[in-house]
Amino acid sequence: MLRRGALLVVDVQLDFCPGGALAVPEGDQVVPPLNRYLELFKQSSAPVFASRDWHPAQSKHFKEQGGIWPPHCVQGSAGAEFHPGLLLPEGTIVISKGMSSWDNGYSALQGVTENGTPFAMLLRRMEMDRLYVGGLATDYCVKESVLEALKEGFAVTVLTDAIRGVEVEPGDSERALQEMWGAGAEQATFASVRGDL
Ligand code: VGL
Repeated sequence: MLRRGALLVVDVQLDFCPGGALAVPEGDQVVPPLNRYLELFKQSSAPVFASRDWHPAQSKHFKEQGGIWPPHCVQGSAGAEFHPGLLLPEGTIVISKGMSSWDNGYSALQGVTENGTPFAMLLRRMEMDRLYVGGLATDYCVKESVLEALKEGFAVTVLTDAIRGVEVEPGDSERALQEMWGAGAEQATFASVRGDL
């Protein structure tokens, strides 16, 4: 099952962790479970993708320009770095998103590699048919990435032990999960994904 499956780690960046500009409650707690998945995928030679919010300093995504968020994950800033505890294996493909001044950049499927290749195109070229998704935040970038991947025809497994939500409104994460299940996403935790090998 993992043969054509890839791991997508969404936005585990310092600004989304406690102390960051747009801290997700317990955001850093996705790091230990994600490291277990990263090791598993590395051992099975399955591709690993890590998306990052990579905004320009001026963005309509930010409050100052009409958006709803404090500035965060500005290109090249310390807060845009991946959490240093995240053990991304050699060969991890970084997907940047939200790079234009008008783009919220919630979905990793709208992102591009460092060579500018659209992520969805790359997944097709690599003949991937399933994405295993964990990271931040359940109710924004994880949700939008999952929904768009499903729309693009990929199967999606949400790693429920490796996600956390922003929860602008209490219950947002739960509602996001229901939306993902309704759209056809599956859920798994570490034991069952390991069993897929
Ligand atoms: C995100 C809120 C604003 C996320 C990004 O990564 O889920 N959330 N920008």
